Formats: sequence, C-alpha cells, structure tokens
Amino acid sequence: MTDIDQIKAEALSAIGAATTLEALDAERVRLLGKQGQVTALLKSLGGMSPEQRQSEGPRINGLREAVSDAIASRKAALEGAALEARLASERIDLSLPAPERPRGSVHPVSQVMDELAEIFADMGFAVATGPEIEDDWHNFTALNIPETHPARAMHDTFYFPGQMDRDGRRMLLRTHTSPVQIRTMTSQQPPIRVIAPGRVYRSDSDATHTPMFHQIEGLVIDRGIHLGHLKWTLETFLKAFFERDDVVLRLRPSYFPFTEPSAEVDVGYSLKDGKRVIGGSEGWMEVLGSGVVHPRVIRACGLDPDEYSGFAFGTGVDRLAMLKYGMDDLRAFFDGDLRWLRHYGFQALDVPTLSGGVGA
Ligand code: 2U9
Repeated sequence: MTDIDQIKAEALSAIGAATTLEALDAERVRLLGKQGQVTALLKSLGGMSPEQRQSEGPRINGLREAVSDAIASRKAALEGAALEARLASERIDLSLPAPERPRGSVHPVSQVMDELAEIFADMGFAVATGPEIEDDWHNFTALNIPETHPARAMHDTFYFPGQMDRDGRRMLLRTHTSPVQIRTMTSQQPPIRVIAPGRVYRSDSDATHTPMFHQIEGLVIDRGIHLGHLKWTLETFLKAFFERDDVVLRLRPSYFPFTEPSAEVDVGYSLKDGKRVIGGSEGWMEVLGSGVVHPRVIRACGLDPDEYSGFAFGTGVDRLAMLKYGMDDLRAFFDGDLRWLRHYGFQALDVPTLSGGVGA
C-alpha cells in the first residue's frame, strides 16, 4: 500500500471511530488543520516536479476530498444521534392521572344553549353571533324603535357616556340579541334561517331579573313565510326541548315594535303531585315572544318587504333552563356557588341528543 493509500485508510478509520463531536473535530484538525497531515501533503505539491505533481496531485486532492466527505458524514451522524438522545432525555409526559370523579361541571345555561343549538341545527338553522357593545341603529332604529319610541324606555339601557357611534349617538350594551339578526340581514341574502344566542344587558335587578341575562332569538326570512311556519317551528322546538310529544301551544296577541302581528307563546302544563309538569293544558306558562317581521325592519335591512317576509321569536335562556331543570332563583345562576354548580351542573361529556335528551 502506498503512503497516500495508507494515510487515507488510517484517516477514514479514525474518523469512523470518533464517538463525540469533540473527538471528530480533533481528527479534522489533525488531518486538515493548518499543520494537518493532509494539508502538509497538499503543501508538498509546490515542491514537486511538473510530472510528479501531475501524478500525485489528483491522488492528494482525492485524499483531501475523501477525508472532508468522511468528516462531514460522520458529523451529520453524530449530530443526529445527539439530537435523538436529547429528545429522548427531554421527553415529558403531559398527561395527568384523571381524577376519580370530574370536578368541574357544565353550567345549566351552557347546557341549555348547547341543547338549543342542537335542536335548531336539526331544523336547518345556523348560529349567528355579534358584538355585545352595539350602536343605536342596530339595537333600536333598524328594529323600528325610533328615538321617540316608548319601547326605548322599557329596555333600561346601559349607555357608554363618552363613546359615540357614527351618528353621534351613545354606544350601548345590547338590550337584546336582535341586532345580530339585523347584521345577518344586512350581510346575507335570503333565505335566512338563524338563531342568535348570547348575553344581553338591562339595568334591572330583582328575584326574576339580573342586569345580564341570556337570550336566544330566531329569525327566518324568505319568500312566502307566514305565521303557520312560525307555529310549526315553535311547536317542533318546544316538543324537542321539553322532550314530550304532548306539549300544547297557545298564541296570545301581543305587541313588539319589530313584529306585526306579534304573539306571546304559552305552553300548557298539568299538575302532578302539586308540581307543574310541561304537557297537557291545565294551566299556561309564557315561554316565548314571537311574530311576523315588521315590513319596516325588512326595508331597513335593504330588502323589499313585498318580496320577502319572515318570522322571529325570542326567549330567555335562563328562564328556559329554570323551567326544564327545576331551579327557582335566577340570581343563583350568577353567584358561582360551587354547591349549586355541583347540584345543577352537567357532566362535561353529556352530549345532548334529540332522542334521549339529558333531562330524561
Ligand atoms: C329582527 C326581527 C325581529 C325578535 C323577537 C321577541 C319577539 C320577544 C323577548 C322574550 C323574553 C325577549 O328574553 S326576553 O325578554 N323577546 O318576545 N323577540 S320577536 O324579533 C326580531 C328580532 C330581529 C331582525
């Protein structure tokens, strides 16, 4: 074996034997550094005769290339192994042992909101949401409640004193979820079928009123929509929600600025051991407000009321939860008392279904 072949064999074996990056670098310096063995050979080319250089040049350069390649591939292998070792040593197990009984629970309002979304999704309704801080036009004017309208006083509105909208009117906390449907009507073309669940605010507080409560409203806009569609929708909804086929509805004439005609919807109950049970018609409980969307509201949203009509309804989610799950004090909903939540809360994985429900 010639010198160069021997140097190459030894160099490659030393490189292969380096087990750390430091040891490999020491080999690199020994072979390719300023004073390195291969560098010295390269330097020796300068002192050779042209013939010698022609024969030795390619061999010495070949040696340098083989050594460089071997160092690079060994370096990649050692770095890969170091990374693997680091990943293995730094691995952490993020899973915690589950508590024997889950400690948190789903608030009845969230539970009922989920049930409502599920029921209406089955009837083809999408869920619409919007801002809780609203301007005057979306909360009142577009809903046929002009500034002089007595309904404004009825809403006990929370206004922001220094925050004005584009019309120079004070911004406010929405008093109902209706502005969400206004936003839907001004941004989408009919047919529209939406429910708008969410928080609303009114300056009112006693055993049956809290300054913040939850509403759900529904809106359908299309050609040829009439009161019959409204009645079928509400009947189907209330039967699914209370999980009974014997739910009876009673529509009483009423007044809302945004619907004409308007109707209050009562649901019949019967008495079992002195307790009210939904179903039958021994007595009546008001559960919803509803009506045919006022032509002025349709026009305010840029649609032609001669072409399109619609129905709308609204109710309090907290009140629906109280009726279905038998709570009697609205204020307890917002106290955050763990004993109340443990008693009335739902398990996180209780998925509401239309067939079984969760109140069954
Ligand atoms: C648009 C058009 C019409 C929504 C409606 C009611 C009737 C209603 C109250 C019930 C109890 C609110 O929680 S509560 O105080 N709501 O009676 N809401 S019709 O009508 C609309 C909404 C939006 C564009």
